[in-house]
Amino acid sequence: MTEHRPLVALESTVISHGLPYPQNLALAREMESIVRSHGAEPRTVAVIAGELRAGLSEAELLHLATAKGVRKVSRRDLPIVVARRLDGATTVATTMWVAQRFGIQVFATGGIGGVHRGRGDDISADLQELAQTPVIVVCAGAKAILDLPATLEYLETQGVTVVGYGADEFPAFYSRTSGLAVDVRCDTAAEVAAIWQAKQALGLPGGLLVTVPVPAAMEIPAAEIEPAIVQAVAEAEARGLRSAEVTPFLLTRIAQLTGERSLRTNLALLHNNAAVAADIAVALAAA
Ligand code: PSU
Ligand code: MN
Repeated sequence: MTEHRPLVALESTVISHGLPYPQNLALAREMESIVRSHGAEPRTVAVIAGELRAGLSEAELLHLATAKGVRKVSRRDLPIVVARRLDGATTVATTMWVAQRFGIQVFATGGIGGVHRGRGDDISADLQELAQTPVIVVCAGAKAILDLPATLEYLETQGVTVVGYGADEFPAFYSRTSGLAVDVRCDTAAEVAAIWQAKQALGLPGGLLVTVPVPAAMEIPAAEIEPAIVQAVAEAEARGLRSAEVTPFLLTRIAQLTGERSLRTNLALLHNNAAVAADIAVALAAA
């Protein structure tokens, strides 16, 4: 293994809970291959039989993509799955935490968790993790299932710098724009690396959020997705869903309500983010 090569962490909740089979398995392989083709080494993160892992075998990817009941592991679940030697899929928060333990500075995903709409008390642990764990998270913003203004306010309070990669606005996952400004625009991986190095040199804790709009050809305008979001959020409320159940339910319902098109957009932005993350890892290694 060439451990000195630039490394990119990838999460596993998107495999187990974020996308249907078999697209999830194809996506997991494709992201690894895109990272490699951009000159970096992929490390898909999960918990296997209670062991924290960065780098999974083909059989382990298949297991996460197909097994029913793989636990979605957020920060508070980590001691449970480790003590009980369980398998778990890591969220953005736990993938950051494991990445940092393995010395990986860059992580590519689709969308981060945030403050839920109409539920200011349901705040993803992803935001708190960004405040404390030193990893660059490359994403397409956050799905508009969340309250995006409240999510950005929370990140500001927690001192998390939000970069727009080739963009002036925070992207809303399926849509390239949200009407909300990012803190800084970067047009190259080297500019991101420079901000990251400045943050480290200042001794500021926590991560950096790099948001990349979905490629224009694959964008779905916000107005076209909004009815499905409104319906899914109402259904989650009617079912009285709480805590970790909410996000997987919303993701599944929106995929059902919006069909193939949203799935294609979801996959396109994940591929794109893997490429940008690899470029940033390469720029960091060269800096
Ligand atoms: N948003 C997506 N796809 C996902 C997730 C969020 O568009 O797969 C997953 C990520 O793993 C993220 C988690 O970290 O959901 C957030 O869950 P919660 O809101 O319970 O923190
Ligand atoms: Mn949540």
